Amino acid sequence: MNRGKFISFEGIEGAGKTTNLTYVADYLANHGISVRQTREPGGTRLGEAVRDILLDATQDQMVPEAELLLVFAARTQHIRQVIRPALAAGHWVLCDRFTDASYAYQGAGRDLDKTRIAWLADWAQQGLIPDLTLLLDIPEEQGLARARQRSAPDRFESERLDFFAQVRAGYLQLAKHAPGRITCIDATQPLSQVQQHIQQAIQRLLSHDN
Ligand code: T5A
Repeated sequence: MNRGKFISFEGIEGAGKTTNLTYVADYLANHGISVRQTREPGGTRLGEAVRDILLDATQDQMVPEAELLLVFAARTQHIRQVIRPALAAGHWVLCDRFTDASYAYQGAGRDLDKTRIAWLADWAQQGLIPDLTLLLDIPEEQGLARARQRSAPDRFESERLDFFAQVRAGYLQLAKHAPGRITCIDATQPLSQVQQHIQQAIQRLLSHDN
């Protein structure tokens, strides 16, 4: 059986990750591909419990190092329990955020040492990297305005605007260094145009698979 493909969705708050993950899931299902949708932090019982802590706006004393380690604790469980078994069984895994988020939020946003993040990533991932990452890029004011329309701000959404400017810059830097894996899409465009670009990236991946 062929290993499935691993696709991650990245971007700041409100960029459209969840909306477009659902779009890709439907698109692939229409092509007869079995899909597993998941998210980080989360995706397992342990990961969802860690997510609750990470997003809890009352956890206002959390230090950046604790934040990073919690994210990787959830990720390690997620990889072993969900992602690797699903890929091995031939499913395509669509993941709402993965390790690029740690470089962007904890590295660029919280200013943690990137070599430490890389060390944790090597240990947790053991060579697992997404086949494709769709980076939805949007200015922070616009992204947050979209995100804040829906619910009360969580611990991250309560951050100042310049934090998200750093996170966004961190993502764009990652895209510059991994142009083969990361497809950067202007998420300020109407959804139909965003999804046209996404469809092209998915078609390229499908054609490599044949
Ligand atoms: N985190 C996570 C870390 O710090 N480190 C890590 O390593 C990891 C994995 C998780 C938090 O954890 C942090 C980062 C995050 O702060 P989350 O829930 O995964 O949080 O992420 P959010 O960004 O908060 O999720 P959102 O739901 O806010 O954003 P999405 O998923 O990007 O946006 P979506 O699809 O829900 O869309 C938002 C709204 O915009 C509309 C949608 O309809 C929706 O109403 N929309 C558009 N409107 C117009 N035009 C378009 N092109 C549109 N696209 C979407």
